[in-house]
Amino acid sequence: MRMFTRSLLISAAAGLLLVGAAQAEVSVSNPFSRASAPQAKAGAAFLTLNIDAGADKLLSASSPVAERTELHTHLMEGGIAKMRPVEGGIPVNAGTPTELKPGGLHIMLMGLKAPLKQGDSFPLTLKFEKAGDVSVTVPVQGPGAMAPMQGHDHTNHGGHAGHQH
Ligand SMILES: [Cu+2]
Repeated sequence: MRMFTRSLLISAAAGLLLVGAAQAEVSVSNPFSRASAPQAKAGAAFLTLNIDAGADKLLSASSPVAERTELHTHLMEGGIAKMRPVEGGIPVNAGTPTELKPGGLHIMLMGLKAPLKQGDSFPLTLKFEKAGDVSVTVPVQGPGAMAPMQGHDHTNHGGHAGHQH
C-alpha cells in the first residue's frame, strides 16, 4: 500500500512536469523573405518569435533551399553595418517579441540552390533549445521588402523607396 501511494505520487509529479514543459509555447509570426538576384548565393529570412511563458532560445535553422543556414545580426563597425553570426543563439523571452528584421537579426540562407522568387514560398525549420523543431513556411516578397505583406498596405511596396503618392 505504501509503495503504491509513493509511485502514484511520483507519477503525479512527473505529469506536472510534463504539463509545465508543454505550457511554454513558442510561436513564430510574420515570416518573410526577399527575392534574390539571379546570381546571388545568399538570402535572408525574417520573422517574429514569441513565447507565452518563461524563455527559450533559437539555436539554429535549416531550409532545403540553402546549403547552410546561419543566425546573423548586424553590427555597426566604423559607421558600416556588418553581418556577424550570433554567438549562443537568439533568446526569446515571454512578454517581449524577438524580431528578426532587415537591418537587425536575421536567418542567413547561404548557398542558395535556386534564386528566391517573389510569390514563391519555402519551408524553414527553426531549432529551439526547449521547444525543439518548429517549422514555418516563408513567403518570398519583393527584393526590398522591409516587413511582411499586410494586404491593405499600399504605402510600402518593396523597392519603391522615394516614390510618393
Ligand atoms: Cu547575414
